[in-house]
Amino acid sequence: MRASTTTRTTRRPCALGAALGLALALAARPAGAHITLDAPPVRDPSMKTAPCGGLLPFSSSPMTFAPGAPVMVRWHETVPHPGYFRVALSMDGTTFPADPPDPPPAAVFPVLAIVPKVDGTTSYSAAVTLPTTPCARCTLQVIQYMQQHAPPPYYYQCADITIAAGGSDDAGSPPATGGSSGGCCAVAGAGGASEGALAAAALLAAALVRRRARTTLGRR
Ligand SMILES: [Cu+2]
Repeated sequence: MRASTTTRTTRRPCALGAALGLALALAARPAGAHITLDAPPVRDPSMKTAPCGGLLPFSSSPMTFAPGAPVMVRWHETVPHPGYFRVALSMDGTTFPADPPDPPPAAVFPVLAIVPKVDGTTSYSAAVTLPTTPCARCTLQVIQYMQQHAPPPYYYQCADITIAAGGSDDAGSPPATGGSSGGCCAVAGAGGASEGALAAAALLAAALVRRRARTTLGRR
């Protein structure tokens, strides 16, 4: 009796730790990553909250571009969706054009580009021309619009910039793109597996915690 209790107490925390580790690893993974703005540098890697994906404030170190500069905006898609991308510029860093319908209207300032999704392509860019009007707090916004997607069908990424004389016209090289992170949201027939795995791991961890608590109580 005593021997089996000892065996259990050494095995249970191990299984519990493994389940918790799996749940934490899945949770820490960028499961929601669908689009990543590579250049200019993204303000906030989060992407679900309009208009810039997350809740971080305007960057403390925005890139400075020359008035009228041609800028190559680059991003990559980590979870493929049919749809399109829209690049827009907010001249005050807070006012953005409304989220676009499907199909989107032609690009008219402050919308700088509409880029269609291409099957099998994950790296995208748009050659845009900045206005000649200087600004201290401008924000480039890239929206991923996803067709056949549970609402809201948008993900957002932003890059804060300054337009001033003497600025650059090079947004820099994009970092090497990683593989797909998987982990889609509610799309018919696609993804869902990782959320399921996460939920299963969480349930398993919770069950082990309960069993462990019961065992501890029973032993007293
Ligand atoms: Cu998705």
